[in-house]
Amino acid sequence: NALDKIEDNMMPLKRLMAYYRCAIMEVETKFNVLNEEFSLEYDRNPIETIKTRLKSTESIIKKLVRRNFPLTVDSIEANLNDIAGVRVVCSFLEDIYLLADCLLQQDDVKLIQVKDYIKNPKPNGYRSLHLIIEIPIFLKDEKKDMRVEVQLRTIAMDFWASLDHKLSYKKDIPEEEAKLLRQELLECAQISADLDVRMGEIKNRIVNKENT
Ligand code: 0O2
Repeated sequence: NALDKIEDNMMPLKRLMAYYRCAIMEVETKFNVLNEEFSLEYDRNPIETIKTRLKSTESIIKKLVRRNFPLTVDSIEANLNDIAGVRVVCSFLEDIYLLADCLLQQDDVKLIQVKDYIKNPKPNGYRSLHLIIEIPIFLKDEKKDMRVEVQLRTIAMDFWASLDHKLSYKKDIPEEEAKLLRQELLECAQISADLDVRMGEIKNRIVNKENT
């Protein structure tokens, strides 16, 4: 079965997952450095929290099967971009684009793909900025480029996404009720988008007052 096939290759898989963990550390450090520098310059931290995750073997297999990709270790690296995930939660919308720009300007970061679900939210209301990047990790005697999915979002977007995630994993809600909940979540997505804009405006007015 699928798991046996992958487990035949347990050592290479373990190694690959270790490389993804290293890539996560690299990217997390990059954001911590940016946060530190911003707090020196502007006296505030643009990053509220950073969450990282390595996709589980079970989810990797499910995704390979779902997309009809070969069940091999090489195929994981070649076909999946989200084995390593770094989620950066900011207070304000403008910080998301500022941090994304700063990251992408770094000369060891290669941009593979951008999905801007803030400018173009998903039909269910989901908002976040997704970047697939490639960064090098430096091993004993080689340098290896690894892909990492970076998700940047505000606290409000994160709050919304975690409730949406709960709903999508609840399979025992009758369809009628699930539909109503999805509708309510969509309305909340709009409210949270408005909140992000208004909070950003208030913050800017306070900052401008401080500077005059
Ligand atoms: P988890 O648990 O976060 O790992 P691709 O991977 O690019 O081939 P995909 O999977 O459609 O295609 O990528 P996309 O649209 O960039 O979304 C990937 C991730 O974004 C998801 O990962 C979620 O973390 C998040 N996401 C996307 N859409 C939604 C949504 O509607 N609601 C919520 N709550 N999160 C969303 P995973 O692998 O699904 O989950």
